[in-house]
Amino acid sequence: MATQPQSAQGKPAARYDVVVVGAGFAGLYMLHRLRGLGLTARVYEQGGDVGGTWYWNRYPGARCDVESMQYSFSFDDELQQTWNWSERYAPQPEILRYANHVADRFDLRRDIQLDTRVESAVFDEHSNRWTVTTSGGSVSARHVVLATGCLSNARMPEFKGLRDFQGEVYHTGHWPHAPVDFTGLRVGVIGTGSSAIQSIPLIAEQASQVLVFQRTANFSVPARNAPLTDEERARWRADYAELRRRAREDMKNGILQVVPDRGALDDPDDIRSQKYQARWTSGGLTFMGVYNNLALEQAANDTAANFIREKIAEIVEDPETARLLQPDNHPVGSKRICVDTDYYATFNRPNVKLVDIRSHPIEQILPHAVRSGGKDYEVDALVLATGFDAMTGSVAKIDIRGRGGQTLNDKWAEGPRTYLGLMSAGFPNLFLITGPGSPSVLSNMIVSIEQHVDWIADCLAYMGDRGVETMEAMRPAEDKWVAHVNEVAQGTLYPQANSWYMGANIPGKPQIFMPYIGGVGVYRQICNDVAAKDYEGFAMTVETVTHKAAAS
Ligand code: NA7
Repeated sequence: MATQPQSAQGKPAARYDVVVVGAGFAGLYMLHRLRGLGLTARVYEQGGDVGGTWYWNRYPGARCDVESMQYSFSFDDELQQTWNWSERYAPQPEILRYANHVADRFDLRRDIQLDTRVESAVFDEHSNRWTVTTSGGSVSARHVVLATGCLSNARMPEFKGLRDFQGEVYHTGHWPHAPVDFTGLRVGVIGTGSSAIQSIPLIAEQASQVLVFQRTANFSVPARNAPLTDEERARWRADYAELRRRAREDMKNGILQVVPDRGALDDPDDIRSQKYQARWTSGGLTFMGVYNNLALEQAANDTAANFIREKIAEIVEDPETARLLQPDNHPVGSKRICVDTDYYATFNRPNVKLVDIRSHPIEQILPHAVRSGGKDYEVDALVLATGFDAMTGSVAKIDIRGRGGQTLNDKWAEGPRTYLGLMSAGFPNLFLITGPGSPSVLSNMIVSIEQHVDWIADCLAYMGDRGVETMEAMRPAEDKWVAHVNEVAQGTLYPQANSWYMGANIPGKPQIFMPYIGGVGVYRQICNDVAAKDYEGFAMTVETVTHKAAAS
């Protein structure tokens, strides 16, 4: 007999059609679509407000590396026609205001429970329902949607002595809400990924000294951020529908750009340099879109990598610092390329020093210093810009149990396994938004979020129309998809880097290239085809009768 879930007060638990975990952009739009379907839904959010990643990542200089006119919802034309982004790249406070605006505009808050962590989700095979237990009690749901985000589980490094450090310790992904003032302090920043690269120039303006502890030098290109003019906003708005369509369907990463028609070695040296220079001058992530083979062929990639290395040498005055800042152990783009404002030039400041912890790893944190290579670097405060347990970290923190009591963590022990990044076999009615096995972090996240939310909403409508009680990925389809995701990744240079795409930043995490690199347009078409073929590769039960769609 299935036991009836109880609320914290011992009353029968509330019942919902859908529980959504997370109130970032994915959770907000999912709730909006569920409302439109007439389904009852509850969203649980562990943060004190909506916004997800943008609620937590409030370090100095935090901003999106996708341009604001594109890093925004497209599902409501009035919203995109009326929201005024102030800069080419929106700063974190503005993105958070936008998330709050969306929550208010679509009256979403009444179904969102803040400050509430989802601890477990257990599937009951008798009732075909999930019992979801939060810090506030248990509820029952037909479906669970994990809108938990890909870069939401901040990674605290395990340095010996870290707990004994006498100054403040901040993680960029868990930044305090009260203002942080580094004036007059000696600050140690550990890590040189995107968060460090954005924050170091601003910390250096305040602190008396900044020591940057670098394990892996990263490639970074200038953002060329600037205020957006009325004319620029108007240009987008005049043709928004078509521009969004092209970004979704024709671009690999969901970001509008000129699609390259040739490889890097098809141009003579001088033309190639001019093209790289043009992208360097215009700024931003599209630097990697100059040629169509930069992610595929080492010799092509080397030309782009050398261009950036030369730029670093030109900008950074001290030759030894410049040498250390030049990445030398991974192809450009195989770790997410960073987009900065004055990062390299910041090392010309007298109060900024680079410490090479690749040659001399951090041995210990002392009460007032970082010890590396037998040398003690005195600091008053520490900034850990050490990244995230990406893509699977936040899912893994929830005790999810599917058929036969199997946990998702056990199933994913050798690496995440999904069909289309949307569902995992053995876990009926459990959907992932931008899960591993989908383009996700390789794309403009909002493009991918909208695609997944729309697909899931359409799927729930299909289920409702036909009285389908459960839907789940079938193993042959899942196995085939996992093999395809791996095969496509292996055809690129990406697996060569020790990146968080590979899980390589987390000791003991299986090293598998997690996102699907086939491109958002191709992927969208695959998902649409699956849906058009009555959800091919998914099994559905209609009350007690089982209908299996043909495995793909
Ligand atoms: P990232 O890109 O994962 O960067 C983390 C940085 O911290 C990176 O330089 C790491 O070096 C370094 N790191 C991590 N652990 C350690 C330890 N134990 N010792 C020394 N150095 C360490 O995270 P971000 O927050 O900067 O950016 C994440 C994404 O957010 C970014 O790609 C954008 O999409 C936005 P490593 O490279 O592992 O040697």
